[in-house]
Amino acid sequence: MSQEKRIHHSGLQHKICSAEDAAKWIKHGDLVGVSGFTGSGYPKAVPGALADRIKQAHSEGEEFQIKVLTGASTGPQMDGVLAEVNGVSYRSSFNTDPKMRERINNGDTTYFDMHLGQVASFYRSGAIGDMDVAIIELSSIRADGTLIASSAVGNNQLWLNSAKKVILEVNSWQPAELEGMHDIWEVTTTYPQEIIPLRNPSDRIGVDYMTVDLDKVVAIVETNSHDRNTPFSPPDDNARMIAGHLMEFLKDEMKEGRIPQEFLPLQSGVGNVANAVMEALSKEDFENLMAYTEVIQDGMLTMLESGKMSVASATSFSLSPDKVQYFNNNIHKFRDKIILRPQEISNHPEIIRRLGCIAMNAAIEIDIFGNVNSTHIMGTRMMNGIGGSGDFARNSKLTIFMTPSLAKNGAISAIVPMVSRVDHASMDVHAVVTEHGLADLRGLSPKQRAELLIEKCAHPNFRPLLREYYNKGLDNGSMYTPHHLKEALSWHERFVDTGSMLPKSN
Ligand code: 0RQ
Repeated sequence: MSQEKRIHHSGLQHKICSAEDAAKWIKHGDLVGVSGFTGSGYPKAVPGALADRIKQAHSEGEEFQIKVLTGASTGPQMDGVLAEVNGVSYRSSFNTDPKMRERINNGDTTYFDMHLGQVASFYRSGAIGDMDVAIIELSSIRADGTLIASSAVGNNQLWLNSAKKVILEVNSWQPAELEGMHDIWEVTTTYPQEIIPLRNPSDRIGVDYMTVDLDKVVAIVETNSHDRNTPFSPPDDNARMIAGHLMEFLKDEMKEGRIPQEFLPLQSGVGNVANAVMEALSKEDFENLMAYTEVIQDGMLTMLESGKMSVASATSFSLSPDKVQYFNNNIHKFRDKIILRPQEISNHPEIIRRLGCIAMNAAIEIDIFGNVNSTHIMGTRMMNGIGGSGDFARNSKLTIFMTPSLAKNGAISAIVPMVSRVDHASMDVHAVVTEHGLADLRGLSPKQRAELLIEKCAHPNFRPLLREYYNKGLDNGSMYTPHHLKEALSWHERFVDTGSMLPKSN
């Protein structure tokens, strides 16, 4: 498809320019809102040109850094190139780019981690100041000047409303047929806010286009560049076993009438384990599944195609290279089954609670009392951020966290005496699953939770050590939550000192 066919508004043709010219609109200190969510729909040309300018400025001894607000993670052509030149002084939210992760951890970039469903309300609070520039990827511009988002909606409409200057990237790699899949609805900005009129994942409540004051558009850049699509490794034994325990649990819940026959909308995190769970679900007898989630991954697409899943509502895609190719070539099959919404709606507590979602997310570590760390390695190093896991964990009908019981070739236990960071407190954690089993923690006291988590979820190599720790807590006065504070984080310390959580004698 030729580029011309993507920009249908005749009055905007003169604003088409190179990425280099577009990047000139961005100045040191600017607050820049960019499109993009989980490696989809982020700008791919202007950030690179901006990085070149920043590099040049730094080589001449000039200060040049920007502040960045995104939807969620972007890709190497956005976070990667800007991190490379130390071009970002402040960034929020979710990031998975390794170079940006380094900047965040070494303090070059101030990182504000927050729930993805709250990024928009955070911006509107005024705490971060006014947005100078928005850089938004689109799949097309219609003749009337309305804008069609690409593979992610994120916070795009808010950035378009708020920025003083707008740069648009129109990416012809994105299928033009994405038009019609988006559903843009803006929350009211005065309180009490209007009730969001969404009662079913398949409901369309807004319009399929975004709007912008065309006078604010300073540059339009044409691109033809793919999203950051990461391949999934085929599910390993652990992922399959985790999925198996989860399937058994969901079937039991249904038998007991706690999940209705028509099932409940699913939210699923991204990654290999989450994908294995989707694959397992597709083989079960469940019918007419629905997703109310943030990201649509491979497994969901498979279920949508087979008819096992009737609808998936999200804010973006996170597909493997093969699957995105298939999707782009067969988009007609999915048109009526996928709805992409602003992340403020896809992750809104009001809707998640109303729909009774089943949330399934990965964890870094979980303590014997059921608190979950999703973000920090050894309590200090930021991994990616909380993403949407908190939006869903707190508000879903059923909240499940999954992790293999070991990390780093067995040197680390994912079940620990005390988490080195709490992202999800135990009251938001209904069940935990590892390859060894599933612990249903609902209604249990901390002592009951500890016994179940050690027996069902911990790796056998670490079970005796966890029991020893727990017993020390009991001997220690046996309070409501029997910790032995002197040793609570000693496993993490030991790993940092020796490279293993196991004591030398083991
Ligand atoms: O390290 O990359 O060096 O190999 O952490 O771990 O097992 O590959 O799992 O990719 O699913 O990520 C929680 C980080 C899990 C992710 C987290 C190391 C491990 C590996 C990755 P390497 P895996 P995953 C919807 C929901 C927060 C946001 C969220 C995440 C790396 O799922 O970011 O849930 N979640 N969003 O070796 C030290 C441990 C470890 C550990 C794993 N206990 N100690 N290292 N690792 N456990 C999506 C969005 O919100 C957008």
